[in-house]
Amino acid sequence: MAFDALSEVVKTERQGGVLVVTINNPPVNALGVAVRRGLAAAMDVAEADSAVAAVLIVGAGRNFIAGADIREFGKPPQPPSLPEVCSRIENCAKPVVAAIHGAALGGGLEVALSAHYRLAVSSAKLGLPEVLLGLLPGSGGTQRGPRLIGAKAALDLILSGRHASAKEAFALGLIDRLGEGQDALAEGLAYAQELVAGQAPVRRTRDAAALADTEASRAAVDAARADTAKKSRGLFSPMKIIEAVEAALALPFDEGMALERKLFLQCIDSPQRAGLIHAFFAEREVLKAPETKAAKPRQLDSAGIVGGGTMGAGIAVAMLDAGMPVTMIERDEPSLARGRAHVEKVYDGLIKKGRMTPEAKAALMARFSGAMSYDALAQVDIVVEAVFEDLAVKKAVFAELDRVCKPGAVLATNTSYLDIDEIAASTSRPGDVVGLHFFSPANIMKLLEIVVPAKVSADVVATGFELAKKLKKVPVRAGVCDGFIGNRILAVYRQAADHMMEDGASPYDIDAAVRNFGYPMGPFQVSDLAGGDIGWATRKRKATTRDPKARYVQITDRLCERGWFGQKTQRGYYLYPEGARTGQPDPEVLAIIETERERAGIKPRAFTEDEIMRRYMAAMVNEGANVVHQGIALRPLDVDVTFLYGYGFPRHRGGPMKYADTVGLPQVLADIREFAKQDPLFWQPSPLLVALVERGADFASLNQSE
Ligand code: 3H9
Repeated sequence: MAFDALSEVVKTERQGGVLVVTINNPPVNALGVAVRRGLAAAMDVAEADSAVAAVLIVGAGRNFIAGADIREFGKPPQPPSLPEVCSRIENCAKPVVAAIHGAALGGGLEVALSAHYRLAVSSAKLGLPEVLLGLLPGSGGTQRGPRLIGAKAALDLILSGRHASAKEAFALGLIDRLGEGQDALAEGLAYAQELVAGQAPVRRTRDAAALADTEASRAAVDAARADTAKKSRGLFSPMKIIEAVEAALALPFDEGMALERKLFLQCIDSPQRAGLIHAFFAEREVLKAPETKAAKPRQLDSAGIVGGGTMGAGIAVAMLDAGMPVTMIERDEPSLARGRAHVEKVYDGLIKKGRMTPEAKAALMARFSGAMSYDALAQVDIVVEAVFEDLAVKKAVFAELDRVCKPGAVLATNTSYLDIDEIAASTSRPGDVVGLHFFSPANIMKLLEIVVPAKVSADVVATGFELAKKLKKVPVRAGVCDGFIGNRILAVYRQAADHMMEDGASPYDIDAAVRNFGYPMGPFQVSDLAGGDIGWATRKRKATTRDPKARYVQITDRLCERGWFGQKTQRGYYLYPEGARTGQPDPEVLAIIETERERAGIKPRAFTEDEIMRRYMAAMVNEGANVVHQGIALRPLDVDVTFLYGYGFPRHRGGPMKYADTVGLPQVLADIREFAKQDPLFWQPSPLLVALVERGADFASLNQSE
């Protein structure tokens, strides 16, 4: 038995006539330069050693290979390139087998496609998710893939970026064999030995014939192009993917590979790639809060919810879906019945759409119970309070929780803006009190702001992060302030939008500009969806503390005074005849705006889409900088993730702070100073933004952890 250490990350070991090549590059065996070199060298070893009859490629740890090393993108390339390595594998004179467990994604699957035979065990997930990073498979995925499984199936995998199970991959012809056990090495070795015994030939995917039916292949490409034109909302890489797959139909393999490379490099150079990869790392970085490093989460097996309104019910559903038993508290029988009905409505909706069976609903509801006495919460591990946004009401709830809950129970409030320090101080156990700010609908929206009051224990915060994981949500750590990260910033850019509305842009112009930027909806559509009454109540409450010198646009109040609260009243900024979900512009709203402009003595002027977005984004970025400066958000990337997951910010732009880096901070600051000429009180440059520009730095420089 021969043993070779080609490099730290790729090892070869001969087992009988099979050269086992093991990639061991934790955490996910990404194809960094050392792995690429190691793989190429392993092929040399295989060919040079006459005792080797076949090669087996496997991954150590939990995965085969997760793909190219994403951290290398944007840096100077180091040889050998992955396409070269894949071609080296495919051209190996001896049969090469890939045995897959865990992730075989992107370049990982492309390595497997370059092997001559493929086996996968049931833990395998195979896919070409490059599109999610603004890329296309750049190492033969668009050329070998369609040749192996046909254009339709390949386009589906590549354009969706989804993961296929081993079983599906087998049905598609992506792999040749399903392993029976879980041990990819043992299964792969047996397969390789069997191939050697049967004198199986080298079989190159580049020669596979799944594109032989040219008519069907062409139809698949045409259908994908039409569909993508409709759905891809300004994304760059999907059309490039189709172009590359089309080349697999029309061009010889090597020419197709050259085109794939060219298109891949165009994607690499696109700002969308930078934005999407920023999002990929940022959503993993947010998990690394100081408290998650310092402390272990508390037990989290059962939950209580106080309040059965929309929010409380949504949180209950999220918890039930995660397998937790939930006890809901309401003040009386009818309220409790309503709370339960809210929960059931979600599941009934799923049943109606055929996405849930009545039996599954019954199983979930069996874990749900309701009570009017807080005593029912005596044994739960965590309670989330979701009652009316009123400090006195919340304090009363926490007094009850303090009385009944077992020691060590986590007491969470879902307040959107109230002072959690004050709520915590009203209990005898402020160390157990934390903010868990869910977004509506709470069972669907991914964002969970974990709001950290001054006295909370680290393990309670860590429990918040653990809950997010259980509920499959994206947690962002936030400090206590009015609105935390998201709603605080929203309040500011929404004001910028209101200013523009009064100065001459219609809400429809503003919404259209924001949608064209990549948001699913504009701010006025959002407020029609959320309901104008909540914001109106907040504005009335804050009226006495508002700076009298600050500009205050009254247009929205005029709509609210008429009872136009948005979709639920069939009109707001838009008209929603007969409960329509998409609104129509309303001439009466435009007339009200006109009257308000006159009252305020404003002569309306025209706004280009570009100016609308400059002002909108400058307001967002500036307040984002303040939020980082004051430690409300740990880093700019926490602001980015908040907006990606809670506010519909277009992912391909990476988040507002990443977007600001892309535009350039000097430009953003210059815009703010320009706007400040008209309204210096509103447009005060954030000290952090000024400091970064002065030292020639960007927000990314503040994202490095530790
Ligand atoms: C590509 O392949 C291009 C080619 O077509 C052409 C090239 C020429 N690189 O997600 P996790 C890190 S594009 C570098 O928490 P899980 C991740 O940041 C690539 N690092 O684990 C994290 O680091 P940290 C196509 C990577 O078990 C750690 O690994 N492939 C990469 O929940 C653990 O990750 C993809 O898009 C990478 N490729 O999920 C697959 N992947 O601990 C992307 C992960 O410092 N990856 N890291 O925070 C995934 O989907 C998931 O990571 C995976 C594991 C499912 C594999």
